[in-house]
Amino acid sequence: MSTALGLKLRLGDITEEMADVIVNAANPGLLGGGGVDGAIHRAGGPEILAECRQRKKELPGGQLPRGQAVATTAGRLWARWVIHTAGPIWSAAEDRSAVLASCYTESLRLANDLGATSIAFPAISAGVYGWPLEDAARIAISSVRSVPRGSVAEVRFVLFGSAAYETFRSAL
Ligand code: AR6
Repeated sequence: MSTALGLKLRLGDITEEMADVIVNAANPGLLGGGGVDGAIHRAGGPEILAECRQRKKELPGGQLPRGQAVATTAGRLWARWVIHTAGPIWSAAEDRSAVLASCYTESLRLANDLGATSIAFPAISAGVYGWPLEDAARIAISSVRSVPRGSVAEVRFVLFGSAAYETFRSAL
């Protein structure tokens, strides 16, 4: 029977989250970076990067298209898997909202395929990629709600800093 998806907000560092899946706001190259990507690789250790190299080999041109998602081990993190998705860079000239929504829906679908029961998302594209926070929060929440219910029963948004937390709280 399909029941409503549990949505939760948390303030803090996503690498400390006890969820089956932690989502990484990665880049198409998949070999790490700054922000939450850097934090996940630092906390999870070299096993994650080793599996990213594997996933990269399986992708056309070695690039993860923006809006798509791949899974690796979570290394030393509490989680079972890290799902890496590459968000769009915010643009004032072009509406890339569908790509950002796809990051959430594809990550959640992949988590369902893996049989995960919980997933933790950061605010994808809302850091280095410059997406305005209010709009990022609205897209994040509406897109996870649009995915048909699978094994994942709980979706958490883990926000770094009280401004992001309050913005997501208002959007909910
Ligand atoms: N836990 C939770 N959220 C975090 C953490 C953390 N430990 N660290 C940062 N954030 P960003 P993007 C928040 O820049 O905009 C990387 O170099 C942060 O405050 O990590 O998608 C990648 O390799 C912001 O709200 O991701 C790409 O090149 C949100 O996470 C590029 O940055 C996303 O910020 C991706 O940029």
